[in-house]
Amino acid sequence: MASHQSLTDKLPSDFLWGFATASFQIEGSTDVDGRGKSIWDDFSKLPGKTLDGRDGDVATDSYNRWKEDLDLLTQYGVKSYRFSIAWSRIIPLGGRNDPVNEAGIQFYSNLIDALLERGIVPFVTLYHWDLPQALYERYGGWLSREIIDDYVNYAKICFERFGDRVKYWCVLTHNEPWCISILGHGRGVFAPGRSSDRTRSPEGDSSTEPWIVGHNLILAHAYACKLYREEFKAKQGGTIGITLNGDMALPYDDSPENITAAQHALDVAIGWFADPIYLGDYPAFLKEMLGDRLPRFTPEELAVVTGSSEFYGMNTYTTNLCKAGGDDEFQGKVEYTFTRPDGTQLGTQAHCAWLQDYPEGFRQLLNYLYKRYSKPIYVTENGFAVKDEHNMPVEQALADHDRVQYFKGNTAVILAAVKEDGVDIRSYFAWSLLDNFEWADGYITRFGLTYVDYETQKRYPKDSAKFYVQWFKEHTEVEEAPQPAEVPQQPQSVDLPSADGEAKQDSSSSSPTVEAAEPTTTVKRVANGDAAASKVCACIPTILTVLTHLYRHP
Ligand code: GBH
Repeated sequence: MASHQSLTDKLPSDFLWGFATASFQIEGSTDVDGRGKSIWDDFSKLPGKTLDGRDGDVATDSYNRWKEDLDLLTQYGVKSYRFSIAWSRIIPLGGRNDPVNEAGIQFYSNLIDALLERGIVPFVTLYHWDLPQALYERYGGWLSREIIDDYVNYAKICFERFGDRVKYWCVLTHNEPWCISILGHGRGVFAPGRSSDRTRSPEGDSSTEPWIVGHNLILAHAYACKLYREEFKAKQGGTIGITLNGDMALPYDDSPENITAAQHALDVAIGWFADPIYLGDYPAFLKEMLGDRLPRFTPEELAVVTGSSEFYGMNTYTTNLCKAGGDDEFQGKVEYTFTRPDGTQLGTQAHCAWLQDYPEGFRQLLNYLYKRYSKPIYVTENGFAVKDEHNMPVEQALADHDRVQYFKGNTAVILAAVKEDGVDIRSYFAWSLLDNFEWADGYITRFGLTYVDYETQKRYPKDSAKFYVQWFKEHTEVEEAPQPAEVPQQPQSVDLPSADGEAKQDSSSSSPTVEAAEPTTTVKRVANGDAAASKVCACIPTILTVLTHLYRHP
């Protein structure tokens, strides 16, 4: 345990740590309670669009099992949970004149209430890629400026219906606009599957559409933020921002062209969205590369866009070595590699080709972003998929050594970046609470710190979850003791073995017989607020008796 540590070795008690998920990746139940279709519903069913040919109709069944999932979060003792709202559950047809679906609102309302009852801070994403299908059919979705008003209307309903009861919540408008633009409208690998490649996509133009989509995403975000600030922020007291994906880009070697290449890679991966939002204009390199294919903001729009995010929401997974060359505009005409000039690999290879574990790169990225954009950073996703985990028997999958190493490296970086580099980091969410529907990878690639058996839908904590929870328990300051009459709000964190030595011997604790809804033998259920409160209450008569006695007999 960490009793020898000085307080300064720890993150502050209000540091938000926990797990992230996204609606389409976990909910399933795509045709119940009035939900409208999203663009992923049918796309995931088209032949060849997912690696295993499977869709999101069931996923981790979390629309039905959400209470079990919250029990798991309580067991883990997290401070916060990042989830996303499915637009087509709230407004099945998506548009500003379309009907609102009360059943959909009720679902998220209940989820938010239950999180608060458990002392878990809701961290809400409004849009994690599941656009209402009807809006795509109506006007091409993000390709049309129509989307801006429809999105703002959807955001408004969420602020109205969820914001009032949530004193402390973080609203993320979009998750990863780069992916929505490039993967959905440039490479055609994500819904709606548009690109210039006619062997892949029936429609689309990769040279123009991603940049139009990106532009509309920025405007929709900015106008939603404006609305929140004008009509909701003062009374609800929340904070609002956007979350961008972006991995560190390092020059392959010391050559000037590769040093420039790394900056170009960052300009397209991150600066495309971050520069207008935090600094007030698209990066010069992007304008130069795209010429008039890059839409421009009017001065009035730019005034709304600039400063439209109160923090830097950061999803990051890996680091790329960059070589100048090639004609891939989506990477800034830069080639990525993990192989160093001396032939060695940057880090441990994950199941997906694009991901290797390199904590030093994470630290460099945190410093780069903090220096360039000067905003508090909320790390909203960070995670690793162990190679071939889907082919392993469950016991073996639970001993996820490479994922433990990944989180060991990156949690150490968080602490070092805060304490040594002075970076203002306010949250860290591991991707993901559960193995789940991994988009074009179907259910093959597993990012969960909790294993999901898709036959039974049982959940089993992996060693990485144990490491992760224990690490935050040891590295966050304990909240100040509440005043005697106050009800403690936060549950205490769970007592889990550390992943290294102890968890290894203890891996029986993560045996397949353990179900998420039940406290495991080594995972002690937390003392929840109610129990603690009743203890305090129980003491009051005694305290009063003593006080009365003292008063009478000083
Ligand atoms: C996150 O994106 C998503 O937010 C989350 O939903 C997802 O489950 C998680 O990643 C794990 O994949 O196909 O070679 O062109 C992370 C950012 C950017 C990582 C695009 C994968 C694909 C590169 N992603 N990248 S490629």
